[in-house]
Amino acid sequence: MPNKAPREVRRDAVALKEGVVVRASSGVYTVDAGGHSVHCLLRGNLKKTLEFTTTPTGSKHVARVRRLRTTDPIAVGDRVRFAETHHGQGIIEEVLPRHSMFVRAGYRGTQHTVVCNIDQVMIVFACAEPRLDPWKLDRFLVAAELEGLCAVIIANKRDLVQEADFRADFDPFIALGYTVLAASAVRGDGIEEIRDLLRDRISAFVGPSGVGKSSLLNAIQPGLRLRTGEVGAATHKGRHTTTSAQLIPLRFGGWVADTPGMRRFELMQTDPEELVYGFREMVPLLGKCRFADCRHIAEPDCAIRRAVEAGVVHPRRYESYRILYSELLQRA
Ligand SMILES: Nc1nc2c(ncn2[C@@H]2O[C@H](COP(=O)(O)OP(=O)(O)OP(=O)(O)O)[C@@H](O)[C@H]2O)c(=O)[nH]1
Ligand SMILES: [Zn+2]
Repeated sequence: MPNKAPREVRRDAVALKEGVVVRASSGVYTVDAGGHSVHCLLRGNLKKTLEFTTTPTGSKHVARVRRLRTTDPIAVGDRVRFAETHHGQGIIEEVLPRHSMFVRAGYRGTQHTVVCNIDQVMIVFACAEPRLDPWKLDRFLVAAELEGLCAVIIANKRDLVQEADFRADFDPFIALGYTVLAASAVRGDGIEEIRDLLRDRISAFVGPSGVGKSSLLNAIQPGLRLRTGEVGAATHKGRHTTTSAQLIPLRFGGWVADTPGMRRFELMQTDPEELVYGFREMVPLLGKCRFADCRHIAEPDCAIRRAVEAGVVHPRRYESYRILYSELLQRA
């Protein structure tokens, strides 16, 4: 057909718009462009040309560059340029560089970006039903620290426990310098404080299933009506009611991502030697071990092991370090 314009020209004729991916579901990305929702597919060749092999981590502690393998070329939170081909439908042509991401291990050594371009992670656990699993909380904290992300701990379901139990479980994390906010989606505790933290920022709610992430967001923004689930009475493990991450605009300013509960949280593959940067109380001790390449596992005269013996570093946290270290080593 002689007078048919070449495809390239026709594609360029559509002005690209910019937006943020608020949902990703089986290859369809919902992009928000100033309040207008567009359902987009990804330009076919973009999947191959996207460059996510190396990225600066933005870590506060040390300048590092980490190799990444990614399962998802686009995640919730990505800023994209797209062509709106029909009203409400379009094609993503370009993904803008990410400034942060919250990542966990996916299948077969790949990484799964839960959400990206966030300013902070709100790590939600429950005081009871299910009761705090400190080992699991460590995993979320380490993941946030390794990405250089600011983390706030939300202790939900405060209505279910007495002060003494709450203190016993969460004080060790306050001692590490983390902000712990006691909250209750049913009673209203902490809701105003959480709003203050979320205002004008991009945040992600992460945590195990059934701790009340969606319930809290419903309390924070009435009318949101996110689906919430009943905790399985027999297992207390929670059922997955949120199935994929979504980014929600907040009426009082800012964005928040609700993410599916993670029953098991595998740390993204990290160089085991860098794991220690995920434990904030151990970082000031680095460089004080006898051996410069100390792994802080069995070496003599290790500053971190000495600190554990002296009661400066909590033995449970050190045990957490050892467990994660051996996990990373096995997967490496
Ligand atoms: N007592 C009490 N129950 C709560 C509170 N917040 C949530 N729940 C209950 O806990 C259960 C799980 O709440 P969800 O909001 O679905 O939990 P979730 O973390 O979003 O779960 P996933 O979507 O699986 O990740 C529901 O039965 C809620 O009613 C709270 O502050 N106190
Ligand atoms: Zn050491």
